[in-house]
Amino acid sequence: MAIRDIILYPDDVLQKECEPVDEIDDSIRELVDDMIETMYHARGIGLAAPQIGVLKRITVIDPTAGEEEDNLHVFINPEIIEAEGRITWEEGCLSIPGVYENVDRAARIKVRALDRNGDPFEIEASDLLSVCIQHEIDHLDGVLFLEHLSRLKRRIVLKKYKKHLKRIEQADEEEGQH
Ligand code: GNR
Ligand code: NI
Repeated sequence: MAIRDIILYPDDVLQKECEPVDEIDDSIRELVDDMIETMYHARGIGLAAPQIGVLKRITVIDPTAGEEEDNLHVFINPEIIEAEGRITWEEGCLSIPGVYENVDRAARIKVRALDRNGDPFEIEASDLLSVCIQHEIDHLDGVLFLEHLSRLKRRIVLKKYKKHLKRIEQADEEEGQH
């Protein structure tokens, strides 16, 4: 298992459509395990493969961020087959650090996917799990939560983010000098 680097906006790889997985073999399982380790290390509640530079339709989710047992979900080739209601949640993204904004999405969804063994399953989700699954499936389609904001809001948020990113890069460089 290995912790992989998380790719930050505005890298192109985050805005590309991912390919479905056609065979779930050991190399895919290794990728899934790296994603799980990377998500927990970053204290995120979800991670999509493009966030570590892999354009495949795979996401891992744990709405408790590892605080509680048995909340880890692996979704390969996930599809939303039912959606109803609307819910607003304050979202963040490991690829856009420091940005937290309200996003409006379906409240309850039913999802079909393959698990780590390649077996199909379905799950019904509401609240944070529903929000997170939709956020992750968006990543697999090259869509970031910024795209759900109004153009005005997005412009304001991106201005702030670019300043924040410069500070992160500067801190990284200074750390490299010591
Ligand atoms: O860690 C994360 N928190 C979060 C909070 C609200 C809605 C969605 C998320 S997902 C995010 C991790 C991430 O960037 N996944 O792609
Ligand atoms: Ni994200």
